[in-house]
Amino acid sequence: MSKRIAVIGAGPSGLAVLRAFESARAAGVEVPEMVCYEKQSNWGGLWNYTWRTGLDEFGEPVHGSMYRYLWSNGPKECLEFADYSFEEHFGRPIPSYPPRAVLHDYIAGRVERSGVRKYCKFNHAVRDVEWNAETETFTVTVTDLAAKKRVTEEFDYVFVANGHFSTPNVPTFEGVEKFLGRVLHAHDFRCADEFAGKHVLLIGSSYSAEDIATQCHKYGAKKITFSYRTRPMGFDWPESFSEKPLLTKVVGRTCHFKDGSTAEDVDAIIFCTGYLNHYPFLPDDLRLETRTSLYPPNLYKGIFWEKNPKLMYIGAQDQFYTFNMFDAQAWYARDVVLGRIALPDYDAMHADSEAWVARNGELAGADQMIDFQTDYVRELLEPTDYPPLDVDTVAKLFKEWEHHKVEGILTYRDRAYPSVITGTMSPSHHTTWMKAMDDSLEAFLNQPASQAAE
Ligand code: FAD
Ligand code: NA7
Repeated sequence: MSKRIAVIGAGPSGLAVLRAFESARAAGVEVPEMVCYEKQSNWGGLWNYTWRTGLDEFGEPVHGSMYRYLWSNGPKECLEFADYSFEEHFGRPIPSYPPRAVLHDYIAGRVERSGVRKYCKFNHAVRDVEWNAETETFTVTVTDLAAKKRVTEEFDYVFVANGHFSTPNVPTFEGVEKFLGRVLHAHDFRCADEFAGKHVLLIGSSYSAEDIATQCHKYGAKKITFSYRTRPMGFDWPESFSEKPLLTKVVGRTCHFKDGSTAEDVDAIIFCTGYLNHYPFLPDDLRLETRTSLYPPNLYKGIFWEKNPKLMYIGAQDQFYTFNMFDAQAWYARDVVLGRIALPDYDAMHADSEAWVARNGELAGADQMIDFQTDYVRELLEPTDYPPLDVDTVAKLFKEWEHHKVEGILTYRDRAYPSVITGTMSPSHHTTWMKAMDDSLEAFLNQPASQAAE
């Protein structure tokens, strides 16, 4: 009987797995049967925008953490698929920082064309994965949400690709329960217009805090205060921004900070305090326990659960690289499943991952982190037939992007970079990011008639 693979989640990571196996099938290789369970009604993961927050129409936790007006926070040239360029998808070069809908269209375009939709079961939430040592198979229990039915199936391999920027990490602070304004986590942030004219306090000093704050500013927020735990971001913020150390207490609408200073008349507090790697469907002995990390422990090559490498995690690490790293992982894992790459024994796998974990612990600063993830992706790609991807050039672009952010946090998205895959230079966008209020695919791709005439 042919082998069976379960993929949990049809976001960019799960779709990379489907694409990797399908490309081997297209080349005439016999591949296992695939079933991809996706709890949402369509694919794309976080890029499949939902207005919902809290619970969805089935009473399931809403997966989406993306918001209206979200534009790529890194150059698209750093995430471009080596086997499907932006130029191939859109029929022409497009600017370097597309909004969410454009990236969703790109992700979906590749998998739509490779015909893998037939493997996806949408509105199916995975509830439980159990390993049977005797049969060496996994029993996967899933709820068909629309039919309200539980189904159980057997698989030889399981790919865990449920994402880890969906379950919010929510600390608490003295007095927050009596705050006379709105309190939310970034996971539930949807529309910056809501904060026009408001004073917004954002807790955290990473990507969500930075991006949600600049969004709120773009759509008319009166004042932005950040509260950092470790260090301020230190960008060239507009005048209406300030960075404060950690929040100590909230009294009415006044927020007090560790250095004794305060922020008055705060209208909303947004917790930009990150996310949890959360795998509620996995038993204790198969479950990755980690904080957000560039190299979570106990995963050989950042993929294989060392105690049972038939269970594989895709995209479980913190991410500079995204779509192309998921591809590198998927191609490597596929080749292990197909018997093209042999795994060493447990001790050797664990020693290898421990060395990476130790190196991760020594990293200082963004450039070293970029080099670290570049080395990781390079190592995965090397033995596979994934089309050539010049990761040194990707790393160079990531570093330029970091510097461009320092040069102008409100203008870095106006930059353009050459494609690492086709070499074509991207055009500048027709409108600068601060003035581009419409984030639709149509507005992004089509120059407004008024500007074309200028
Ligand atoms: P996800 O996209 O989270 O997809 C996981 C899928 O698994 C979802 O479809 C979910 O419904 C499904 N799922 C979860 N649990 C179950 C279950 N029990 N059963 C069945 N299905 C399940 N990356 C970039 O490259 N550029 C950006 O600009 C960028 N911006 C970001 C902005 C925000 C606000 C966030 C949160 C992330 C951003 N990212 C960005 C990073 C993002 O993590 C990746 O781009 C990518 O979406 C990760 O893909 P994934 O498939 O691993 O996870
Ligand atoms: P990150 O990058 O994991 O950052 C989380 C931030 O939250 C970081 O600044 C943390 O501070 C801070 N944090 C975490 N816990 C606390 C507590 N208890 N108190 C105060 N501050 C805290 O998550 P993001 O949401 O910014 O980014 C995730 C993804 O979304 C990313 O890929 C983006 O592309 C979009 P620290 O610096 O650790 O002290």
